[in-house]
Amino acid sequence: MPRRPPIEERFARPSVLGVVNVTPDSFSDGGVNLAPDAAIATARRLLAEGAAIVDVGGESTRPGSDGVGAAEELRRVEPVLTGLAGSPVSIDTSKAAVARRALELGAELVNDVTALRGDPELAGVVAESGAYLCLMHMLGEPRTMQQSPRYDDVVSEVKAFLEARLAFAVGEGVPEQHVCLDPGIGFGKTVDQNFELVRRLDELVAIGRPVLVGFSRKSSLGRVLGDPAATRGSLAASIGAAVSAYERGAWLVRAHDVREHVEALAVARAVRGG
Ligand code: HH2
Repeated sequence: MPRRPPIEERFARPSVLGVVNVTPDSFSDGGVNLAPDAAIATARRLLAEGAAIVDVGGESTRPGSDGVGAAEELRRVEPVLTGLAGSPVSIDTSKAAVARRALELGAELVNDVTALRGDPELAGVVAESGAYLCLMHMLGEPRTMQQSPRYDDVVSEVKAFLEARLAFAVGEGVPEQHVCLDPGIGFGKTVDQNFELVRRLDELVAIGRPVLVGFSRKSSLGRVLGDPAATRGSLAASIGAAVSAYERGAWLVRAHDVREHVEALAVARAVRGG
């Protein structure tokens, strides 16, 4: 098992995780990267544009989606991971079988939107491999998560959830220093709740692990601009959200438009100094 440094040493703050969805139905880039060659080319471009790592996913988690089986997910991502051998890759999956194969093919981070609740074997796979792990908050499941999500206090509930899932991961043998945490923008949250999570991001940062934020292209960005039926947000709105999140303590940003995010965050970092 490779001995890995803490995730905050491996990735400087801020780092951009570039999104490569190898799916027909992702909400903003569905179908674009379904052919392996297209996905590999996109991933290489995102890395050349300054992504610290590319997040390869074979299952859409957009609101209302049903999910796919492990065999289909593997069929989509395996050739892409093979083609990216030697490049920094994260696997966006909740399935142990997919993660296991991706780690064999060189992935170094498992990005699990279920925070180890989806597949009882995933924690063991991550622990054994020594990989990095992203634990994300989601209320409900993608099929139903946007049907009137309710919280007494969204930030304290997301914080308590992430603390509990971090403790679970550590109990299963994943080193705490390998874990980053994510509030799960758009996963069972209203527009206001998504913005409140960024406004009060310092409360999640206080857990003591690097925080990843994925606001890129999400529908709340279109809705806050006045389109109540928006299904995606613009590039400019995505960058506004990413810079706001960075200023409130985000360590990693998950984004589709890497060059623009890298440039905006470099400016925000220069303003912050140090
Ligand atoms: N968002 C999406 C998927 N995976 N992982 C983390 N850690 N954080 C996120 O915010 C996040 C995520 C959804 O976005 P996208 O991949 O563009 O769409 P889809 O799920 O439809 O493939």
